[in-house]
This record gives sequence, C-alpha cells and structure tokens, in this order.
Amino acid sequence: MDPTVLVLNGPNLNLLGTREPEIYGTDTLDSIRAEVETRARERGLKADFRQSNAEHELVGWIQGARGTAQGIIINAGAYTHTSVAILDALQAVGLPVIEVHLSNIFRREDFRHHSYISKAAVGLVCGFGAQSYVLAIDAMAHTLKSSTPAKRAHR
Ligand code: CA2
Repeated sequence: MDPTVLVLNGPNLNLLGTREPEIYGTDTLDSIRAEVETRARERGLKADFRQSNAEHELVGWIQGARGTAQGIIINAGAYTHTSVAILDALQAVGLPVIEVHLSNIFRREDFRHHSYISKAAVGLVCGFGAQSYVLAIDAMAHTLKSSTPAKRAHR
C-alpha cells in the first residue's frame, strides 16, 4: 500500500483565493488540494489533506497520525509562530515532518521569522505559493525513500 502523508493546514487558510492575493496568490485551498493529491500519486504516495481553524483539532490529527500516516506536511498558518502545543504533538508522534508556507516568512514582519514548527521539521519550503506544497511532496517522497530499511542497508 502507498505510504500516506498527512497534509495539515492551519487557521484562515480556508480563505485562500478570496483575499490578499498579493501575499498568498490566487489559488484556493481546494485547487492546492488537487495539485497535492496529483503530485502525491505521481510520487507513489497518498495525500490526506485537511484544514482546521482550531489548534486542538490540529493537535488531535497529529496525534492520530501515529500508525495511520508515514509523514506529515504542515502549514500551521499563524500557529507556526505561537504554538508550543503543535510542536509538542509533532515531536511526540515521531514521524518525518516538512514545514510549508506559501509566503517567504523571512521577508515579512519580524514576528513571522520565528517558527516553533521548524524545531520538529526535517526541512522547510516557503515562498513559492501553491508550489511550496508540491515541492514538499517531492521532499517527503525523497525523505521516506531514504529512510526505508532496504535503502539504509545499502548505505
Ligand atoms: O505563508 C504562509 O503560508 C503562512 O503560513 C500563512 C499564514 C501566516 O500567518 C503565516 O505567517 C505564513 C496566514 C494564513 C492566512 O491566509 C489567508 C489567506 C487569504 C486571506 C487571508 C488570510
């Protein structure tokens, strides 16, 4: 069975495509979902794509990934900069995590320069709009491939 990647989206990302296109682009979250699902299939993965405005729901989904998903891609939205609870959940679940942002958070306000999520992440993709998610799928496919026992044995 194809490995499952949980793709989580935090608060206000449901508004994509309706406001602030100069920062976040014109893609809607539904169109990003379609792109992510297609790329995941091409890379031999299954994407489980979700969005919530509630921190506790995101924490619950991360906890539930143990035993059901092989990796997590997360755009935690504003919780990126505030949530120790999401960091703790990501560290507890012990799966490879890739952090994603549509915008380049380092070109923006100072308060966006710090991410709690990064501490739990293998890596970070930001600044490429919807393409950040597609690149993160590629990075996750690579990460999962290089951590399979068969591959490790050949190193
Ligand atoms: O660039 C990103 O992906 C962010 O995670 C987006 C968050 C922001 O707080 C982070 O600093 C960077 C905000 C998501 C809000 O999305 C909206 C979309 C359309 C209209 C209004 C907000």
